Amino acid sequence: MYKRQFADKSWFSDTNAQVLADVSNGEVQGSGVAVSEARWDILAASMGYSTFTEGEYTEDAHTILGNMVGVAANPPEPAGTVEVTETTVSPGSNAEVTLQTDVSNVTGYEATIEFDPEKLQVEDVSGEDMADPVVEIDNENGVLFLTQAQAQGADAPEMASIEFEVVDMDTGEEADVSLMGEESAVYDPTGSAYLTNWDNGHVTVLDGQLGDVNADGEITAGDAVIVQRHIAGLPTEVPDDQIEMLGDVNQDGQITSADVTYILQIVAGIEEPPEMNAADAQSSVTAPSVESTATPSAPAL
Ligand SMILES: [Ca+2]
Ligand SMILES: [Ca+2]
Repeated sequence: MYKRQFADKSWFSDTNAQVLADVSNGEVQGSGVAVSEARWDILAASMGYSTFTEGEYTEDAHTILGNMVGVAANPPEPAGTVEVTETTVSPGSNAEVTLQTDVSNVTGYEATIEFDPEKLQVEDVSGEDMADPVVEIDNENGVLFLTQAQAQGADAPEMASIEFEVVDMDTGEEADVSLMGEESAVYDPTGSAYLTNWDNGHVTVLDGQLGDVNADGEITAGDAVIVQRHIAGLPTEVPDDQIEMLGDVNQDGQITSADVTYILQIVAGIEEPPEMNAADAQSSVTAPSVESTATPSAPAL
């Protein structure tokens, strides 16, 4: 329930919430009770007892308050979850973060994403299963707003891909990429927002040494086995993205038998363990764009 201070007289007629009742003491004071279906918030202005009758609550007031508690306590099932992905990057690489949902029949969205501008800077935003969004990038304050709409619904779309430059992060360090649910929404074909859950993501800089594919602190023939199995499409206990980062010892962007050979040569003492290449191609692109490409409408309340 909305609660700021006693008798603050907050009205809801200019919000996205559906107004259910006005506050009155003989004449209408303002829209005092509302429900936001997208967030399943019940909004109630401070309704001091004199609002209802001299000195006491009326039966109607009890009923209204009881109904509000009942509604707030029984939200409908969410249509799904909207999230930004967990992303692990090798040192010096940019992070590709995806905004996606498992909600079916999505026609549009608004998303406000907050990040630490000292660690991450938005370099590029592009559409995936939906068209390129209209974006407003504020790299100074660490806020990204993106929105898009289309006529036909998309099922469980990856809405957009966000490329972050990793500015100043040590290996093993994590940076939050927070999806602000109160300022975000996904829409159905009628133009109404779905009730959804919201999940934040992180960008993590991989802590590891090239060649030590299982990250146990040493480079052994066991690491070469993991890479061999990965090439052969056999299961391993090491996540694929970790194999692809730590197993690419010759840094050519692919996992091949040449990497296996290289690891074995390190084990044999013929080759030195390579350093991760911090100056790879992705970080040499031009300075991040800070101007907005369009002025979006205000995000949903
Ligand atoms: Ca190892
Ligand atoms: Ca390679």
